[in-house]
Amino acid sequence: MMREELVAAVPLRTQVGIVGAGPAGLLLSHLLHLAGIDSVVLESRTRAEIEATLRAGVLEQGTVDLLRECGLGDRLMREGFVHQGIELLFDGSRHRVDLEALTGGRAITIYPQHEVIRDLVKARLEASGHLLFEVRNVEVLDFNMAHPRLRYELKGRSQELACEYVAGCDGFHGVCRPSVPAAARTEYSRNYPFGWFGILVRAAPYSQELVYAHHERGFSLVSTRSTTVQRLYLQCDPADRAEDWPDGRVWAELDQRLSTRDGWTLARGEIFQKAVIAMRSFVVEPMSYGTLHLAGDAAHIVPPTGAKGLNLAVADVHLLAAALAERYTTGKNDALHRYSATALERVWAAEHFSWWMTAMLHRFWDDDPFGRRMQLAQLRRVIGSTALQTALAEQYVGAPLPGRAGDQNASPLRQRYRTLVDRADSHADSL
Ligand code: RFL
Ligand code: PHB
Repeated sequence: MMREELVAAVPLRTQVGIVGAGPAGLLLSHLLHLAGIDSVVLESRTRAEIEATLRAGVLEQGTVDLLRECGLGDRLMREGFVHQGIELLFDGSRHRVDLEALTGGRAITIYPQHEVIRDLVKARLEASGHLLFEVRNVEVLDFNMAHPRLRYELKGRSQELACEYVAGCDGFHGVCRPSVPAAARTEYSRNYPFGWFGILVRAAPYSQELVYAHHERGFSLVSTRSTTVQRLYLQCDPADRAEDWPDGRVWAELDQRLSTRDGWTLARGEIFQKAVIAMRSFVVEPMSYGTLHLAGDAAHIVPPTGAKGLNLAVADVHLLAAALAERYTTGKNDALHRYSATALERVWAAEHFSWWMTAMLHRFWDDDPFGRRMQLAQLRRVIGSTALQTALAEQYVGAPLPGRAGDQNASPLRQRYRTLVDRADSHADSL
C-alpha cells in the first residue's frame, strides 16, 4: 500500500479513543472489542519498541484470571511461572510467606510485561483492531463536552479522531492528565530518596520464589524471568547511571546484601541489561473529567516494591470497560460516573501497601539506628504473626477483581461484569 493510502485509511471516528498502547490501553481496547465497542489506540512509539520495553514481572491472580478469561491465556499458562510464596530476608535469614496457604489458594505468576504486550498486540491486530503506532503531538480536545476529539500527527499529516469517550492510558509522562486544567485535579505524591538498579543475568534461577531482602547497605530483590534469565534489583542512589555499576560492584554488593548464615550465594552470570529506575508514589484525583477517563500509570504510580503497577492498570481498565459496556448496552451512565471513586479505592489500598513494603525494606539515607530497629521489629512481627503475614499475603496476591473469580461479594456490579465476561467467554470459545 502506498504511503498516501495508508494515511488516508486512518479512522476518522470511533466510540472510544484510547491514548497509549501500554497494558492499560491495549487491554481496554481488547475488552471493549469483546463487548462489541469500537476503539482506536494511538501510540507514540513503534510496535518493536513497546514489545521490547522491560518492566513488570509479577501478575496477580486476578490479572491472570482476567487475561485467561478474555482469550489471552495460552502463552501465559505455558510460559509463566506460578509462585505460591515469597521470601523476606533480614538479619541473615530467609523467611517464607506462604501466599497460597494464607490466601485460600491464591498465587502470583511471573510473566514479563512485554510478553503481555506482545499477546495483546497480536490479539488486537488479529481482530483488525485500529492500533496506530508512531503518532505525534496528540491533543485531547473538548473532553468537557459530549463529543471529545483527539488531534494528532501521523507520518507528518495532521489527523483528527472524533470520539464519544477518551481513555487516557498514556502513562505517567503522557499528555492526557496534563490536558486537564490544574485547578480541576488534585495530585498527591511522594518521591523516595533512592532508586532501583535493575539487571538481567544469564543464570539458572537463584531461588524458587522471589526474595525481598532488607540490609544495612540497602534493599535488594531476587526475581526471575525464565529458567536461563534472572532479574535482580539493588537499591541505589536515584542519580546513579548504569555506568556507575560495573559488574564487579554489582556482585560485591549483592553478595553482601544477600548474605545468609546458611551461606546462600548467587552464581555469577553474564549481566546483559542494566538500568536505573526512579521510585515514586503518585495519585491524581479524580480519574474522570467529563468524557475523559484516566487509567493505569496516567493516573497513579506506585514504587515497584509491591509489584502493583501493571496489576492496577489491569484493574482500572476492567472497571472502565464494564462501565462503558453498561453505557452502550443500557444507556445508563451510573457505572461510568462511579468509575473514578471505585477505581481509587483499590488504588489507595495499593498505594498504602507499596509504601509500607518500601518503608519496611529500604535504607533511608538519613535514618538513624532507631529507624533501623523499627524496621527489624516490623519484619520480625510480620514473620512471627499469622495475622500480619495474612495481611501481607492478601495484599501481595491482590484483591479479586469485582465480579470475577474469587470475589465473594455479590454486588450489583457483578451482574454487569458477568455480561462482559460471558461475551468474552463466548468470543474466546469461538476463536
Ligand atoms: P505504560 O506502560 O507506561 O504505557 C503507556 C503507553 O503510552 C504511550 N504514550 C503515548 N502515546 C501517545 N501519545 C503520547 N503523548 C504518549 N505518551 C505516552 C507510551 O509510549 C506507552 O506505550 O502505562 P500503563 O499501560 O498504565 O501500564 C502501567 C505499567 O506499565 C506499570 O505500572 C508497571 O510496569 C509497573 N511495574 C510493575 N507492575 C506490576 O504490576 N508488577 C511488577 O512486578 C512491576 N514491576 C514495574 C515493575 C515498573 C518498573 N519500572 C521500569 C518503572 C518493575 C519496574 C522496574
Ligand atoms: C520483577 O520481576 O521485575 C519484579 C518483581 C517484584 C517486584 C518488582 C519487580 O516487586
